[in-house]
Order: sequence, then structure tokens, then C-alpha cells
Amino acid sequence: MTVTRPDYAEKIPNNVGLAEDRRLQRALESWQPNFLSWWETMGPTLPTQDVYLRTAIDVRGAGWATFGHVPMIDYRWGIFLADRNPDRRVAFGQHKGEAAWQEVPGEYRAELRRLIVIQGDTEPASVEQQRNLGATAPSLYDLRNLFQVNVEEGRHLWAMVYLLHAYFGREGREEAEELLHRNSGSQDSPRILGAFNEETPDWLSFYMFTYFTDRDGKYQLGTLKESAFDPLSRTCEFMLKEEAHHMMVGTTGVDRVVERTAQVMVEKDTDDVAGYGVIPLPVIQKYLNFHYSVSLDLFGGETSTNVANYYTAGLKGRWLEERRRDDHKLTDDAMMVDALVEGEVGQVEVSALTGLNTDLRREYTADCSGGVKRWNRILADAGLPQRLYLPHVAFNRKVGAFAGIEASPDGQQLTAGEWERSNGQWLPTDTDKTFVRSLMRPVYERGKIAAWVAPPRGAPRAGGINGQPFDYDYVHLV
Ligand code: BYC
Repeated sequence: MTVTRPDYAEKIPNNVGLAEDRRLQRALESWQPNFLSWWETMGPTLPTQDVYLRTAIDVRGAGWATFGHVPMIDYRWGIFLADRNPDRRVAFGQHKGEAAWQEVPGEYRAELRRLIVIQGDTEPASVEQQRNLGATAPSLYDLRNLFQVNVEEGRHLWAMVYLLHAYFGREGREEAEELLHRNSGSQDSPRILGAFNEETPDWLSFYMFTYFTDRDGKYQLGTLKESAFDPLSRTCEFMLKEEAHHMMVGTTGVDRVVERTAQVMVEKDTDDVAGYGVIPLPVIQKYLNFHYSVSLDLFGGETSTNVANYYTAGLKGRWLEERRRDDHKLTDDAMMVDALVEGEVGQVEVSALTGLNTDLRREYTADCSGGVKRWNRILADAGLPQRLYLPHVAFNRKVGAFAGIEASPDGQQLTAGEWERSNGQWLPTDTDKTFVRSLMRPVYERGKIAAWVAPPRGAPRAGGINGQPFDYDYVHLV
């Protein structure tokens, strides 16, 4: 392993030896004020003095991050790549066995840039989507977690911008500028992928987003970590470390909503708990349906020649590529993918290469089932018979094989009229959204929490971040 120590004396903390590359350093230093001005105009709107944040300072071991109260604008957004393995070899595709690439091969320049730009675009998009949530935080603990997610998504933008500046010349620098100009939900220049133009207007949406959409991030980063382009691989490896916290926020966030709802259902002996100021299970299910189906779209089409080309070229691998027991080339293999077969929801056999988006989507779905199992255990432990579920892969899809049809959560195909009449049973209606929003009142008092969500396990004396209690002063407001 080649180990590079991060340099914290620098304007831009990094472990990529920025000081030795004056041109690159200057280019990134001239992008930095644009990033900061984007953060001030498009980042969190709630004014704060400081926030108890984790900052990456290393890439290895227990000491990879420090925790402390920092004004968010002074957060040390840095560039960190996992350690380089000088013996690393390409693990799949037509270049399998060759030395991993330290530079971008000319013939793959456009595709690699596209993958990096799409990944980079999601990071600031999520900060934009979440910018107003501070105004309705259910506790200081949650508020701190929101800001942690936000600053780290900002750092992930830095990670992609570094690659664009360092390896893609003028075009890369232009793309880096564009990443700050597109905006979530903008009519003129929206973010690239659908889910990143949706609103995150309330905290149930935030927990669902960090559970389902950040989890897509985990899987996409996992495939880019396999890339033959070594700097991309090392960047994604380190991003995955930070990403784990974001998913913890989602998993335990939904846990705590379900737990609180279950408590009130048992206490009041009714399913109709809206009047008691908690979120009814059917509404939680609708939010789940929405966020899961929108996140399925992020995997692209069920069959895709793009993904076949990415794989063959060595740009994007499979989830846990090296653990797969096959030839890692897949040129002679086939697989079954979800498809419309003679107008019906079914499966068809395709070449394994063109089915790789489906392969990844299935890994993702299996992982998502884990969350549903957890939430159902909370319901079972409360003695309740109700259960949550993941809707069918054909439900509410806008990308891929089922984009042209409507289907119910159990996979029954519906006519346009049937969908029109019934989708309000499965997706949040305006009434549901208004109700959820009506519960979103800020609770900024130390150790206190809103009534619609349970505190984390161990609260108030434990259950917090970095061994701190739940009632710690995580955020100092202005
Ligand atoms: N919206 O060949 P196809 C994260 C386009 S999340 C709009 O099936 P492909 C995060 C597609 O571009 C992870 N358009 O797709 C989470 C193509 O256009 P062209 C983000 C879409 O290329 C939370 C056409 O449709 N990372 O990190 O195989 C917070 C046909 O598509 C969409 C990545 O996505 C869509 N949803 O796969 C913060 C990794 N889907 O070529 C962060 C990088 C497809 O006809 N990206 N299209 O013009 C990729 O790996 C792939 O580009 C995709 C699409 C998986 C996105």
C-alpha cells in the first residue's frame, strides 16, 4: 500500500499531494469560492453558530475523523482517496488482469467523464433538496445528523470535482462549474437524475430518502469502486465509509417513526392515530412506496447497452465483483431480467452484460428488504399484526421496462383509468403530505423531541453521536 498523509495546513485539505501540482491546486482554489457561494445560497437555510460535526482527516483506522463544534461555512471540505495499492489489477471486462489505470485512457474519456458527472451531480442536489429541513427538525440530534449528511455530500462533490479537474482538462473544469449551476427542481437546468429533482419537504421524506436513495448511492459507488480507473476506485472507496452514517440516519429514522406510531396504536388501541399527532402506518407505507420506486429508477433501464459497454471497458463493475464466481467477462452468459412480455409483467432472458443494471437493482432490493424486516420486527414486538412491504418492481416506474405501464404495488397491471382512481391509496396524496407537514414543528431544546418520532435507543443519557448522549448540545443556533 502507498500511504499518503492528509495535509491539513493547506487551504484544501487533501491526501493527493496537491501542493506538488500548482496548476491543479490553483484550479481547485479558484473553484473553492464558487463552491462556498453555492453552499451559502443553496445549502442549509437555518442560521446556526456551530454544529457538532465529523470531519474526515485520514482515510484509515479508528482515527479517520475528528468530532467538534464548527461553524458550517468553516467545515474543512477535503479531498481524500483510499490508499493506493500499487499491485491493483483490473478485475473484470476485456482488460481483466491488466494493471489498474492511473490515467484516463483516451478511448474511455467521454464515458468516464459522464459517469463521474452523473455521480457528482447527485451530491449537491441532495443538499439542495434538504436545505429547508432545519426549520422543522424534531430534535437537535436529528438537526446535527441532517447537517452532517449535508456537509459530507458537499465533500463528495469535492471528490468528483477533484477527478474532473485532475484528469479531464478544460472539459472537466467546465463540468465542475456546471455542477454548481444545475439545481434540484429547476425548470431551466434541473439535476440529471429524476429522484434528485423531487422535494424533500418533511422529515419522514428525509429518513426515507437517506434509507432508499442514499442506498442507491451505496450500490452505485460500490460499482465505481471496482473501476479500472484507480483514482475513481479509491475515491469511491473512501466515500462509502462516510455514506454508512447517512444510511444509519435513514434506517434508524424510519425505525423511530414506526416505533412511535406503534406505541400510540397500542396505547390508544386504534389504527387511526393521525388525531394523536403521529403518522399512521398506511401513510408511512405510501412514503416508502414513493421513495423505493423513485430510487429503483436510479439504476437505469432493466437492459442497457450503456452498462454492458461500461462493464466490458472496465469502467463500472458489479457489486462485490471480486466475490463473484464466474469469468468476470460475462461474454457468454445470460440472465433473466424483469420485462414486459407480450404486454404482461414478466421476465425475459438477455445477455448477462446488458442485464447488469438489473443485477445491481436486485442486490439493492435484497438490501432494502432488510430495512422492512427491521420495521416489521418493531411492529411485531409491539404486538401489532400490520406489516410494511416493498412494492413490486413495476410499481410507479418512470425509467426502464415498466415506464410505459401502470402497476399496483403487488404487480397487477392497471389501465390508465384504474391508476388514476387508485394511486392515492399507494402514493402520498396532497392530504397526506399536508398532514405530515403539519406535524413538522421544530424542537430545538436539548434532550427534547417531537411527538411523532421516538428518540434513539438509550436516550437521554446515551444514544447520541460519537458516544455523546442524546441530550448533548449538538447545534448552537444563532
Ligand atoms: N433519470 O442505458 P440506461 C447517490 C438515462 S445516488 C434520468 O438504461 P444506464 C446519492 C440514461 O442517462 C447514485 N435519466 O442507463 C444518493 C440514458 O441516457 P442516454 C448516483 C436516466 O446509463 C443520495 C438513458 O436514460 N450515481 O450517490 O445504464 C444522496 C438510457 O439509460 C435515468 C450514479 O448514478 C434516470 N433515473 O444507467 C447523494 C452512478 N436513468 O445515454 C448521493 C453513475 C437512466 O440515452 N451513473 N437515464 O443519453 C450510472 O452508472 C448510470 O449512468 C445510471 C444509468 C445508472 C444512472
